[in-house]
Amino acid sequence: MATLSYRTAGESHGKGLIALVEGMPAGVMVDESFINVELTRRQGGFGRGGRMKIERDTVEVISGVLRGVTIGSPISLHVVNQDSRIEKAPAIQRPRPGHADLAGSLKWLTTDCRETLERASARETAARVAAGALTRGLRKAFGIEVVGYVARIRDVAAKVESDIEFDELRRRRDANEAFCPDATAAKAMIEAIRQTERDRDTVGGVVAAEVRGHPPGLGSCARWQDKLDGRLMRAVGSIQAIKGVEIGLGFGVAGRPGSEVHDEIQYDSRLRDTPSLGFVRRSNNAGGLEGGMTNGQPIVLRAAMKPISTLQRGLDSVNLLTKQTERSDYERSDISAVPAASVVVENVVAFEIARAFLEKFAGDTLGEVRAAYAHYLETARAL
Ligand code: EPS
Repeated sequence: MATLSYRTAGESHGKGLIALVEGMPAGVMVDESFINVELTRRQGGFGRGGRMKIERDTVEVISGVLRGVTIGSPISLHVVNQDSRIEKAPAIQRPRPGHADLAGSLKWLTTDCRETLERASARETAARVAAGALTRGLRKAFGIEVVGYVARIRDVAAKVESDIEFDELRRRRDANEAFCPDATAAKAMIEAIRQTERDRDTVGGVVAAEVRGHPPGLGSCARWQDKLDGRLMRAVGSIQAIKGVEIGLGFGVAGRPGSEVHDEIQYDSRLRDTPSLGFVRRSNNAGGLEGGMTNGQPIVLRAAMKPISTLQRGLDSVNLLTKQTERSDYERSDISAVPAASVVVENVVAFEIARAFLEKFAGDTLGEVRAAYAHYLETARAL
């Protein structure tokens, strides 16, 4: 039986995007309206440009689902591109610094960056969000929740209590166009994006994702390939424009002594029935992962997004045909896609958690997964 995985296909201005999800057990609810909520959220956020006024992302489930429930076969998801004009789109000869343009042209031996940018485009993240949102039925069945939000834009950082309830976190996040749960910071973030637009520039930031309700023991220290921290970093680090991923304290561990980094362990039998199985910590600097495995604490991950590489004011580049110095190409662009990236990171993390969960509690049907999970919890509590 296949482990849970997905692949995507589609060009930015082609006919559309596809996500092919394999390894989902039979019997899992598929909520198309939730996938569409996530697709719409990804299109939004303050700082988006003209393209998002054209697109109306909604999912079409082409296979693998019958009467709203998975049947164990590969699930294909389709999102249509409204701005479908790839054959008529102009050639791009002045690569944008920061975009895949130059590296791709040198790789595929072409002077037309169009061939690269069509696949490199962050449009592809719509397919990743669809795949991640599809796993909600599975996560819901086991009480696993993932939330993503904007933690920083340029120099404006959000303050968020680490023990805030997820419902409240989502409510605060969804109350503004920065997708930031700190209302004061959100206002300043929106102003920072406005100022960036006046400067004809672009701006990046930091997005955060947290996971709660999952059991310990997801991932494995036995093989490097199975370490969940490494897998999350790869999955999030492969999202367009992400240049850094940290878990828990992340780079902050480097400047502190061990006594201020490691999360001391206590046991509280009253919490035996929670995902921690009773093993609680005074802090969560490890971000819920030790030895590449979940340790029963929430997973806390942050990712840094660079500013969009298509600048209205352009940047110095070289015309690939003449080799003369010219400004990089500009058609239109977002000023900031950090809020959108928070939706992408949330769903990419969600998929990786679902994958790790199904590796440990594998089964052809949701019922078998449930039984494996119940057996694990029972054994772990009896330790
Ligand atoms: C992108 C360039 C822009 C963005 C696009 C990512 O598209 P266009 O070139 O058509 O204006 O809008 O993002 C999306 C289309 C999307 O759905 O997020 C790029 O070059 O990466």
